[in-house]
Amino acid sequence: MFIENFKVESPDVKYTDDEIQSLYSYETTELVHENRNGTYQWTVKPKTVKYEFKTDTRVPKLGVMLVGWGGNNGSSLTGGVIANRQGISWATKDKVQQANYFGSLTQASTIRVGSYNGEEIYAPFKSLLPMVNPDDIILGGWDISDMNLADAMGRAKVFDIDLQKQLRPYMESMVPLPGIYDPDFIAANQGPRANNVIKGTKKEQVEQIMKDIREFKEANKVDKVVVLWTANTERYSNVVVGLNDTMENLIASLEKNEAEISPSTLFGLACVYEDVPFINGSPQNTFVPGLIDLAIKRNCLIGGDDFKSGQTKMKSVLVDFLVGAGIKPTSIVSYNHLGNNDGMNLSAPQTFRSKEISKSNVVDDMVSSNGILYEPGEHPDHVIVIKYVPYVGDSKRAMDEYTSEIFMGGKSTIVMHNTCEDSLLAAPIILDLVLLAELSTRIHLKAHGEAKFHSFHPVATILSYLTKAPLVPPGTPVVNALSKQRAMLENIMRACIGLAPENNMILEYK
Ligand code: NAI
Ligand code: DG6
Repeated sequence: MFIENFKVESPDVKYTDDEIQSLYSYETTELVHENRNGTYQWTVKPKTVKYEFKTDTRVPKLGVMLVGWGGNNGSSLTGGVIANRQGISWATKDKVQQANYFGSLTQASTIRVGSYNGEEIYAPFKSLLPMVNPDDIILGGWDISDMNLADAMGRAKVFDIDLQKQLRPYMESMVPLPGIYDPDFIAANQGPRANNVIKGTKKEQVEQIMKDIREFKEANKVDKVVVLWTANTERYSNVVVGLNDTMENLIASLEKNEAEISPSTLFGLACVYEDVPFINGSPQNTFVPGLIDLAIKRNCLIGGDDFKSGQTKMKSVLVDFLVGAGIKPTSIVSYNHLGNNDGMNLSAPQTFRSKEISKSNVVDDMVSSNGILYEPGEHPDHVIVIKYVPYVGDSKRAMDEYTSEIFMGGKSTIVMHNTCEDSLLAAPIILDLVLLAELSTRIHLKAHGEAKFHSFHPVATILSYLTKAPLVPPGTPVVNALSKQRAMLENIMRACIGLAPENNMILEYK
């Protein structure tokens, strides 16, 4: 059964005019590895830590600025939000289609609330805590191409033509602000697109972005802004001692107009200086150590990297299932072809390499979780291929072959084929990223013994479910398994309203 919303009644939860306060018992374990009578032994001790959570329930008017606004993802997200806001429907060859937010965890998924008269009760994920309604988001942003969003939507060839016709009047007047173009960081084939660029030194470019953010905020009277990079994949920046390894060195390098600071890092710097959350939806190492350092010092939310949209999402489910079932994946071969501008940009070796890295590391935590199947340091063969095939446009083909060792030396091969518009997978993920980033800035917590409430760590691991290569604070384990990432997000939100983590035990029926 489905319910729209609910309220928690508990001595540990208090709803005030502008806050939800909860007292929460975090059940965890403490591990001890010690020498007892000459042999090392592991001991596990259950441990309970009391936490207090405070969630500001005042939902702000939110502005979202996209870097790469005129790209396939940017124009598809913009059209999708407008279509939902305006209640637009359009004729396809199958039916009359209504606008929706399918594919968005926050808008189109549910959580289990409990059992009632023997029936499982589910409520919308977004009913857990007050969140911005995506229909109310004010969109803006930058692009190195000056094409207005209506024409950009046409260039993308993602939406049905009847929908495009209806969206055009809303999108014609939307024109991206000039972006930061540095041909050294993206493929040479992007040159002809770059007719809308900020001139000047890198420091002047950062100052211009900061000014753009302030002006956008003022012009649209928004309370908060989130900036998200959905521009071209860049090559990796070289991380060099003295250049970008610390906050001080990165700032000094900016003053010196050092060539090795990428446009995405410049956007990141501008956002951190403006105290605006910044999320990277592409695979490159935008977050060089100096930028992470600066964000931590200024307590500004950063998150990334690389949207986890299709093939990788499946991988982080399938490999988790296989390894969890005691089956040993030994070879994973992932092949893509696509014909959009992203595919064209990725046809250059240096940008492809960024994508290859982020797509390759996604099974590491699952493999290292099972020392019965894998020797220390052993890893399945894992190969990533991406080819540019213009004819298929945004409709990406993903083919995957998983070979595993099973019982008594047997082999099992699973093959998957997915055909899907890439931007229609990415757009709802962008929405979730900005909505959850905004929400997480309204949550404060305090563990027993801590004097003051504080926000989450500025490196937002809470967004991991949505990214291929989750950025984590130094020394924090990276979790790629999709079910664990979702459980982390849901259970943290449940903690904010004093609910226990979903444990699936259903003891009441045992
Ligand atoms: P796209 O090529 O259609 O759009 C990128 C836009 O960024 C273009 O309009 C380009 O002119 C603009 N741009 C490039 N450099 C810029 C800069 N420095 N400043 C401002 N604008 C700039 O690509 P698409 O399909 O929208 O993808 C965007 C990014 O998202 C790519 O990096 C892609 O790898 C990443 N991504 C996409 C996924 C998907 O499912 N669609 C999944 C994972 C990541
Ligand atoms: C080629 O792989 C294009 C890419 O930008 C992908 O669309 C993107 O990385 C897809 O991610 P996933 O989650 O399908 O591996």
